[in-house]
Amino acid sequence: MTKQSDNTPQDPAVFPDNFLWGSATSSFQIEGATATDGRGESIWDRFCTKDGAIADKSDGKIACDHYHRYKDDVALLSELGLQAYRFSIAWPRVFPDGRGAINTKGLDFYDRLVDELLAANIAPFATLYHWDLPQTLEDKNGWVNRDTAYSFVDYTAAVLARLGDRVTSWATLNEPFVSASLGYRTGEHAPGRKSLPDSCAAAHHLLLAHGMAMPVIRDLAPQAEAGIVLNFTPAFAYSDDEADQQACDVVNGFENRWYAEPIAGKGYPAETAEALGWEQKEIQAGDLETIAAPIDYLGVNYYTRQTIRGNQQKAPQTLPLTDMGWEIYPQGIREILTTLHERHNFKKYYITENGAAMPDKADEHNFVDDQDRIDYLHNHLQQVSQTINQGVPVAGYFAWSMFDNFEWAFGYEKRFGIVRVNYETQERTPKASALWYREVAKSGVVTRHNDSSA
Ligand code: IFM
Repeated sequence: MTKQSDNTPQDPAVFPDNFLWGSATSSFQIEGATATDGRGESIWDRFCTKDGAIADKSDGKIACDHYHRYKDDVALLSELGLQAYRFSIAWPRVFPDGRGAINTKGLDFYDRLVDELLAANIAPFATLYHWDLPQTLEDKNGWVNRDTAYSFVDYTAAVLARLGDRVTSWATLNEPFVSASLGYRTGEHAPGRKSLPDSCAAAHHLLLAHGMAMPVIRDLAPQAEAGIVLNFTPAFAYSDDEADQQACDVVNGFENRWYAEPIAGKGYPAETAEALGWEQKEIQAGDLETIAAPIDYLGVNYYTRQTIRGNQQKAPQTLPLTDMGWEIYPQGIREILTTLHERHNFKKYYITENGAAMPDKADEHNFVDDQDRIDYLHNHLQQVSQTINQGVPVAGYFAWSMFDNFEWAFGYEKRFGIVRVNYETQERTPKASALWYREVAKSGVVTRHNDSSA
């Protein structure tokens, strides 16, 4: 999908005045309170009870207890000078059974959160679906069932009717590739199913849900922006051998083009669909037009690259790794943005997630001097700056994540936060990276040489 390019860093990198600096989280990863105020069960509550599903055998019952601590958390966002906050709404709080009767108390929580953000002058960026599907819908075949897309539209309408007047920016879905592929093909994520055809069906119904929800958002929040958040992990072939090249094309097709191309109105990558043997039975007349509803922005989540070999062999990793074992490849963020823009010319982009789990060591004051994470953020932001200079309209950046949190199948073992969370006391302590990022947000200048201790 992408051509490897030279990394020519610029320090300092100066961002446009109106560039938005934010940070991101998601509902299941931070809220806790999974049985409070009428919330229904989600597929992640259920998945956490499965033997071996979560590395540290943990769950989301308490997480960062954000449901009860949201006021302090918003105060912290404000202390860090962040201008935007990306969070997600838990569908099972709004519809405990996935559809049917609205649970008003669930919506009340997001109402309070949005008002708190606005009072602190922080723009709310809300994502409607970040993987916590109501379990009752999974019991009816989850995203493999087309009806789930219709339920998503009802859920969207209910949320928009309540919050549509105040949220700045809406995203329908977060990383549908991960929902479909890790949830229904590899089984590493909830609901833990393992079928390639089901995963293709799930991907189509997720995209359909997105496309059908877009006009509902436009209708109920005409002043807001609306888009979708996709993840990209550029794949490079290990060698010029045909087997490596072909395998790499399939990975790029399945991971990096499968969602962006239908949204851009180009349909699914035909050669990848063929290579996967997807029969496309799920596509009904008009679906591709629905999916191609114009978006105001594309949200781009970027963390790492991958090297692909044919014949199921694993390619060696050659770059420094994060604590997730992911290679650190900063120029990838520029390569995917420039490639996307060249191919599809989306109106605008946000980096809706970028960040790193690092092997943090907290001192006796719960402080983490995470110079490695600062390097990661700094080096990626330099590349974002170059991307903007190359003419790609990137309008904002959200560090993943505001807080250490529940990292899905890894539980609480991996820490992505710029703010340390002590899970025993729930104490929050900004790491060195948060103090560094505060300076960036204040000045719009990215440099490794600012005084982040101020
Ligand atoms: O924590 C996740 C997030 O929920 C979605 N994008 C990737 C992050 C790191 O794995």
